[in-house]
Amino acid sequence: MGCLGALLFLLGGLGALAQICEITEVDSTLVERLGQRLLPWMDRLSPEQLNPSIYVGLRLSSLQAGAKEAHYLHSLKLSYQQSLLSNDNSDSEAKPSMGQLALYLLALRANCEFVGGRKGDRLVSQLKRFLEDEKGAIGHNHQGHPHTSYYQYGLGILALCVHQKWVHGSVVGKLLYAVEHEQHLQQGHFPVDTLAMAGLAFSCLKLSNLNPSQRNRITVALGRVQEKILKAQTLEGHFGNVYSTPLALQLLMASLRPTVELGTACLKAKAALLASLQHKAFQNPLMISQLLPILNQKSYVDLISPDCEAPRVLLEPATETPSQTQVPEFIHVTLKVSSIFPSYRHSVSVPVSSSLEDVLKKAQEHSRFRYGTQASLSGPYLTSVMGKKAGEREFWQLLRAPDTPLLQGIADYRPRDGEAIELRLVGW
Ligand code: B12
Repeated sequence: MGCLGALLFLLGGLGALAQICEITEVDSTLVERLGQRLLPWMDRLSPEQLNPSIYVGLRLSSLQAGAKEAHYLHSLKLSYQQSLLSNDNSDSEAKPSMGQLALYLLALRANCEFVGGRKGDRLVSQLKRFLEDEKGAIGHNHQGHPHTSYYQYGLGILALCVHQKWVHGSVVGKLLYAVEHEQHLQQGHFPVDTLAMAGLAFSCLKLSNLNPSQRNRITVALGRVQEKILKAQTLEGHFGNVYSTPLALQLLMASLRPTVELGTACLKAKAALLASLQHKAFQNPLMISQLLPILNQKSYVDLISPDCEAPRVLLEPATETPSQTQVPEFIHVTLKVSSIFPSYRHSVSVPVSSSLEDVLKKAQEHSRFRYGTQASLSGPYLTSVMGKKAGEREFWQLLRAPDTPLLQGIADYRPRDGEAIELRLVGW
């Protein structure tokens, strides 16, 4: 009987293991190759190229970049403190957004620092002010929208939470309402990324017990987020799309609600992610930075008490394989813009494996096509086409004609021969 009891206990334990979200035993060479792709980005230290997300992703991974890493954090501190704490409003365009400030605070926490002192307190106040403004923009009856997005709103709450800074219940309440009523998050693009970020913020609040009076509502909202994300799993196994899967997995890993469904869904997502890695889908440094933590069983919620002593493997720069100089082969790509009058359509010839950005440049050189971009943490963001700037809550959507939205930006997407790309002004 004693033996049977022990066996049942063991089987029960194994059963329970299958119910939590785990991404273990990923080939370490695969993970290292991902990390290596971040290294060249860590040499780019100009304010518009610094990216706190890269630092956070690396610190939550099983990898480290040695002295480069400390130097990168130092540059982040100089740049963010200077632009956020200076009273000079003349170049207000260059000031980091709410989400960027939040990511910077996550980077400090990833180095086991608590934001503090006079300067630190000012940063916390700024973030709280940003959130208050956004709360105002959403409005009493929740009819409005944040100026940035619910994604950045969640990121802001998460950043304050991991620093153990209390956020007013009414601010948290707006995010709870958005999750409870969904249409706000569902209508927009990328609901899985936004839900995952909201869920990470709720998980942190729950674990830190910072808003005890909202505890029950937070628990229910978390359950809802988990359920929605699980429902968004595609046949291949991704949650939403391949690029929302890392954040979705971060949320599911931080989940305190193990179920059989959860364990199975995560195993399926792991298989889908590994297949995407084989296809080199992860080239963008921001995407790699959201993915690396989960390959080390970590999520942003671990920044509540990060383990800065955990051993990490030192990354060596990738050895270049000398490319054979060959006469480049050319492809033809058609560029279409129908959202303006007169509409535009032109075929461009570019070398094989050119990016969409190369296509746009070529079209600009050789036709009446015009475009403008703005630097972002994900790379160059297309802001205007043929002199037409996207307005508030509008964006220039990238599509493969006739109607397939691209899953990458202009710098990363590489069109194939014969493809037609449409740039379409849409609301979001
Ligand atoms: C909100 C959001 C949007 C909003 C941005 C407007 C706004 N005011 O917030 C809208 C709906 C307009 C949008 C558009 C697009 N997005 Co978007 N977006 C996001 C989301 C959910 C959050 C971004 C954010 O706030 N980050 C935090 C702040 C602090 O960082 P930031 O760099 O300062 O933020 C700015 C940029 O991210 C920029 N932006 C938003 N999306 C994209 C995509 C690319 C490729 C670039 C270069 C910039 C960019 O807008 C943000 C606000 O100014 C992310 C999700 C994620 N997992 O990261 C996806 C995400 C970054 N977007 C993605 C994509 C594919 C796009 C589009 C290319 C879709 C399309 N087919 O047209 C377009 C961009 C086209 C263009 N004009 O260049 C992918 C990128 C995947 C990749 N391989 O890099 C993500 C990861 C979503 C996903 N799961 O697929 N997006």
